[in-house]
Amino acid sequence: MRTQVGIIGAGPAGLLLSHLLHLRGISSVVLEKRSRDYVERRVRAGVLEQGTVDTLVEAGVGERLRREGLPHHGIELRYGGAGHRIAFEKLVPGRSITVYGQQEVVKDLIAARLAAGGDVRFEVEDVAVHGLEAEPYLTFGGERLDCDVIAGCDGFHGVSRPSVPEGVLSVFERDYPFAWLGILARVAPSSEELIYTRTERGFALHSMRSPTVSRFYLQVPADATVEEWPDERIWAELKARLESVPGFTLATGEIMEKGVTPMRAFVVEPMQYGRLYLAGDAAHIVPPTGAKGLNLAVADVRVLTDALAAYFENGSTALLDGYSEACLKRVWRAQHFSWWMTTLLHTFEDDDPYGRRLQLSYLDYVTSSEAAATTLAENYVGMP
Ligand code: FAS
Ligand code: PHB
Repeated sequence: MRTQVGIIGAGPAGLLLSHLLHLRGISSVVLEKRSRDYVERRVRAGVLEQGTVDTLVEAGVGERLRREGLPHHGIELRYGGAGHRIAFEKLVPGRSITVYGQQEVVKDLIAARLAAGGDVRFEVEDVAVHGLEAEPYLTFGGERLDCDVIAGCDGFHGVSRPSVPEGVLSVFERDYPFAWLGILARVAPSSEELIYTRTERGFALHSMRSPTVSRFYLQVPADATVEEWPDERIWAELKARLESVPGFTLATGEIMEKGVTPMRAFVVEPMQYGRLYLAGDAAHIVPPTGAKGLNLAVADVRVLTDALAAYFENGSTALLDGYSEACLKRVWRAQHFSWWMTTLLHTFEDDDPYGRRLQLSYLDYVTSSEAAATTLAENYVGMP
């Protein structure tokens, strides 16, 4: 069996890459270890930058996103008993974000690939990478797929990055001393916009998925387990952290899903080796405070698609050779912004009283200076 691009992983990166390559007349096969139902139900990101929305709409997979996505023109920073709106329409006119669950993006992409006769294989076992230096191929479940190029879109725990020989990749990483407990609840949002809250009890985020479904996050200890967080405790803690301004009451409802996500930052350089190109979480992880993970995956895929099109259309390898450098500039900007938002809004146990005063002073500055607020706004909606 042969294809031009062998893609490992049917998350946003792998599926979007397969779709964009198809639009350029380039063949691919997507190999996914999980079931279709699993990847379509996996609750993850919720905020799409303008660039991500534009990419999906221009690629013809944004129709439901346009219909059901929730455009947002600001966020609230809530601390010290008061709320402060970061108004995108004032600070970065014409730019906004759209709230639309990652699982919805995945559903739209799978539907588009299958409607176009795309080769997306689920529940594939034992994918392995071979011949990266010259004649690449993938093996899986007793089969072999010969390809010109392999795209590692298999996330942080995938097989593609580990297939690069020792000593080639430089790893940059930072683990945070806490995690996020993510909650999906069948309850109307208690706020029209996202609320990022800093309290002495810890960080909380009020997001949403639709007019009837809310998404919340609580900062919890790094070793927290879901079992330690029964629904009653979750609602009590969300209320304790979010009901910190006069007149705000958090509505509660049925919790449909909850899970603990570690908070880590990770980058490998370069994001390529031989005929292997890494995209999305296979190459980098950001703490989700800046809502960048999914958007970075889309940005990588835009660059990789143009590079592969140049290669297959006229044999030019210049863009492929420059793939990592082109991606890493945006990756590191998102890494810094995600670190900045995380340190600005979370409580660190080893922080001393001086450190906490610095944090509050920075929040005062960001919510009172137009220049400082613009820094947050332009990074949050996505750098051009
Ligand atoms: P993904 O991890 O989405 O997809 C990789 C795919 O490869 C998976 O389907 C996996 O099953 C498959 N795979 C792995 N190994 C394989 C193998 N050996 N063979 C075949 N297939 C294999 N980002 C945000 O912006 N905001 C958030 O709120 C947010 N919350 C998150 C919560 C959680 C629990 C996690 C884990 C991540 C979260 N992220 C968030 C980041 C997330 O959205 C990623 O950035 C995004 O999924 C990246 O997409 P991909 O690179 O496609 O990787
Ligand atoms: C989400 O809605 O899942 C979400 C929103 C903003 C973030 C992280 C997650 O910073």
